[in-house]
Amino acid sequence: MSKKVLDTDIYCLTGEKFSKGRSNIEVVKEMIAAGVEVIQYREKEKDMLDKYQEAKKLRQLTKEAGVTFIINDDIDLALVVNADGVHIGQDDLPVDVVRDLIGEDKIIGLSTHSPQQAREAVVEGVDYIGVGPIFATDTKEDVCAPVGLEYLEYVVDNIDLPFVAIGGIKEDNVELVVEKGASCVAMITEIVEAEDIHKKIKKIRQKMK
Ligand code: 3NM
Repeated sequence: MSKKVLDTDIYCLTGEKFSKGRSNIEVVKEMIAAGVEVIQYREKEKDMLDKYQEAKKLRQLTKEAGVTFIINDDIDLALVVNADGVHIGQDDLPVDVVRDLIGEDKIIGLSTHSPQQAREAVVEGVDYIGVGPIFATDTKEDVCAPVGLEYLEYVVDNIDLPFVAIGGIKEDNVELVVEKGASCVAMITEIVEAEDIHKKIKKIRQKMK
């Protein structure tokens, strides 16, 4: 049985280089104030000491707010800051190895880009999958071409795991994604680039209803 995860509408990720000069800390404070319930710390360009210091602060803030806090890629960082889980990609350590390191109680999320990867994720025992990129995105380097709404439909119809749709999702196309059966959507640039993050989240929520 998988843990109760992704029981929410918007899954936010950090992306400091897109955040219009605001720090990850400022941006996460705004996400929390807007009522976001899952936040992933994703930071590809800082060294580990900076990431540790930042993630430690974010863990504190998310904990106080009762927000689920997930760390991208770094299992050691997730453990030392006591995050709720880790999100890994297809080229990271195998899921069983990550599970041994992180324990049964923590969440493991896995990015998937094809029906085969989704089926494997079920067997491997991850707690949720990322489904994407739904639309074209420049935010993630080395990501595959957009899988479109077709792969999303496959997951909705065939895969019995919580999932989050990701990749190029915006206020203007989120309705399409929800119509195809996604109840949880992840966005980086649409939210972190927004002048008023609170207002943007409110508008996305209205479109998702
Ligand atoms: N993972 P934006 S797409 C982090 O398909 C990430 O697995 C993807 O950023 C995947 O909302 C992506 O700015 C980038 O397009 C999402």
